[in-house]
Amino acid sequence: VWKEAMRNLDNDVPSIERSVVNHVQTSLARQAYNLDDTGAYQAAALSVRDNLILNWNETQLLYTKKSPKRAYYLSLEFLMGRTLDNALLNLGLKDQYNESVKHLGFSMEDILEQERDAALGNGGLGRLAACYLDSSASQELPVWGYGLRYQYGIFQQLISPEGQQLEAPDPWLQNQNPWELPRLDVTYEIRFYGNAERLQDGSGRAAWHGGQEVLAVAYDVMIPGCYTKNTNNLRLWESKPKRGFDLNSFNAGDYERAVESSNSAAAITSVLYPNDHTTFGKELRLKQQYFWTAASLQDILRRFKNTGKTITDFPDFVSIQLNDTHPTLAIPELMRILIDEEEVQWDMAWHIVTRTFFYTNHTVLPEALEKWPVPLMEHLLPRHMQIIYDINMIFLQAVEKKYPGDRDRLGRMSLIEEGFPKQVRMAFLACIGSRKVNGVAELHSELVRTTILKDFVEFEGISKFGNVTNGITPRRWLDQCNPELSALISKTLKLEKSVWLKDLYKLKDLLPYADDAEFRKQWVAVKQHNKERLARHVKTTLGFEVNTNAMFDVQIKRLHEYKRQNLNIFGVIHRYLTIKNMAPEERKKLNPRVVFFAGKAAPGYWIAKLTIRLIVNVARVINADPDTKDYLSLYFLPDYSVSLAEVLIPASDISQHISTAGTEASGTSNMKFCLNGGLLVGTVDGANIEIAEEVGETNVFFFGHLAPAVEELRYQHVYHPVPIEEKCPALANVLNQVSSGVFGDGGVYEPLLNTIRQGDYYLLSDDFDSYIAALDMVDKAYLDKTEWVKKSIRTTANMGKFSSDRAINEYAESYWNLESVKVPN
Ligand code: 26Q
Repeated sequence: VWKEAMRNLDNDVPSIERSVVNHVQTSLARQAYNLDDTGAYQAAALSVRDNLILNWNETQLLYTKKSPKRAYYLSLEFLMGRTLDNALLNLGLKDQYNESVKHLGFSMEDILEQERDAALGNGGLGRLAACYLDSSASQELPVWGYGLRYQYGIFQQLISPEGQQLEAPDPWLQNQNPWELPRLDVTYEIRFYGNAERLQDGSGRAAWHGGQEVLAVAYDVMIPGCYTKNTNNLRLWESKPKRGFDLNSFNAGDYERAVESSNSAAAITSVLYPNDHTTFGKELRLKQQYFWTAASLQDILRRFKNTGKTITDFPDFVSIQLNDTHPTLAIPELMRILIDEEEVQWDMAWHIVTRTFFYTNHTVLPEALEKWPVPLMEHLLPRHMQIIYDINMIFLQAVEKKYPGDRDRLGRMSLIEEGFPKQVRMAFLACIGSRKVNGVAELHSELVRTTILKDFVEFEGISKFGNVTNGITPRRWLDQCNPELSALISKTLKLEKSVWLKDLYKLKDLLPYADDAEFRKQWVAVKQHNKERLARHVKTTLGFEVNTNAMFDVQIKRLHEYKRQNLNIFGVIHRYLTIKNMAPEERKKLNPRVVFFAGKAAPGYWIAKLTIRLIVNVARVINADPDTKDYLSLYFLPDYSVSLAEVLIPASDISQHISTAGTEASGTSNMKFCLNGGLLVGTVDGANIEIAEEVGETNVFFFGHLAPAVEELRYQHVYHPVPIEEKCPALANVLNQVSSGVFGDGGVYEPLLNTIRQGDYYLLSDDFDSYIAALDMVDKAYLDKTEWVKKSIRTTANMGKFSSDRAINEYAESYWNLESVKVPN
């Protein structure tokens, strides 16, 4: 009876319609005749979810049965965006569902728009984690993600009329979330504070007791692979109080006290920290990190133990990838479990730990390296602080042995930074506790080896320090966001997308078509279509009429001085002033250009917010100037998100990736633009370099100083400063115009202008002239439309390397030693 009843769902159109209507009537308890788009979205999502659940079950059953080696991706951020369209693509059910909802009186496009983004991340690091999950499932690798189920994702960004960024909460769980399965029975206890006492029995063990105990509850998010039944898991933890509230206080009438501890437990997973590249040493952030690593490790260990294997085999069956230093506490936590609970000896425990973990570094900016005050750590995690001291002592003894008497070196390499207060250096702990350390692009990995971890390379040998260049999933970042281009590629290559989307090097076969005029015409038509789609979006959200005959020039990323949105906006002002000074006849020869910005600033990052304000006010002036508005316009699109990126990226002619050389670890949106046939304007930094290697330097617009020059330039700024008027008159002129109030109250911008006049740490004055020259090259190149389209086609054709499938396979093969486990169809 069971066997007969357990079958796959029927996915012909009539069955899908029945399933959707059934969900309307039962799961939603609504009437089919007055259903709105939101209801239709929910019912369609629930119907699709049924498929995911069956595949998920089958996959997990098979993994359990075969007990293969597994890998776990620990990330505090998963920037997933929307799910429905991706699930439909990966399940191969897009056409069937399109037809079904149409038949039921809805448009799929409208239904998809109803879904809120799952925005549990800040930017690149979180979106990378999401791409890697998609690729792991698509490559049929037994990989799970572990993260936190924040009640509130990244804040919603509003822009005031003055151009001020305002933040509003993102209550993404307000409507029920069809993509997660609450596992209220999967819970673990997590302790904070209390006391740790070393046992006096010579065992090296300690007892940790007292303090606060909270509960971690699992929520599972299904991650379907593309054109495979394999469906992996992303497990997100929610915190809740171990027992409801304190009945004694409650009965005594002290309601506040009664709910206090329960509130503080729930607070742990309430909100994503909206900072990237800065640590503030906030206790709640450290609590999040420990809560999440402790729950994940307990879960991983329980699963491992269920296989019946012995603990010394752990690293042969489990690899754990640390996404930056945020999960570094997993290292002392696994030590604690092994020593205090499993009664493993220190040396063996350390052997197990250092064969299990792998650490990915995402930044070399000194201010972005995570450090935690020792007093805070001692208070919150007393046993872990002991273990970190022990790790440090043993480590420094080994360093001392190799470099006798080199006290400087000991100070440099210590896990504990001297100072008031002392701080724990998380990157060093992650490094010595891991089997491999990698950066995220060739240049970045080299900088990791030669700057922040130089001493460790010398001490441990270079083979531990590698590179895995980032990648992006072509499912979301080509097929979903640019269906017309995807269709054109399939038609031209005479290949089903199921083939080339999983083997992106196949795009190479587009190269000959660059010389095919008919193909170029279609290529241009797709780009035009995408520009019009973006223009419609801007019209409905902002009310502006965008000129779709213009060149679209896009910079979208978190606001940060090192990413140099300032350089871009000063470039725009320079262009505006230049056009303003032209004779009307001259102007008519120009390519019209529309410049788009989008991105969020960390709420406490004052200078970044001022940059937004400047952009908004420059836009106000430029867009209203009758002399120039036909040739140059500027938009700051509020509330940048994954979904907005999906509209912007396919519409771009050029995009800007203009960080000071050596500061952007990789960048991943650069890959997304190029995959969609947009050309890149950028510095010789991060993955820009490898993109240029693949697509050819003639197809990118590089400018600016190179990474090795940066240190010397900064030294000059400090010790031999040259007034900006002398060094870069064009930039000086722009700064003066801003100062003088051409774009509203000039005084407001002084702090921003002063970052360039004084110190200019990110070298705008060194790169401005070559930046302007690069943009002039872009204009020249754009005049030859045929040549431009060829560049665009060749760019897409050469982007195969940047599939996250390639990246995840590198992790699986070179680091995790992981084999695929295919769920039979
Ligand atoms: C750390 C401690 C406390 C609070 C916040 C943080 C924190 C949070 C997020 C620190 C950093 C981040 C995010 C970093 C990030 O997104 N880095 C980007 O990672 C991408 C993927 O590798 C790269 O492409 C980008 O170059 C890199 O900037």
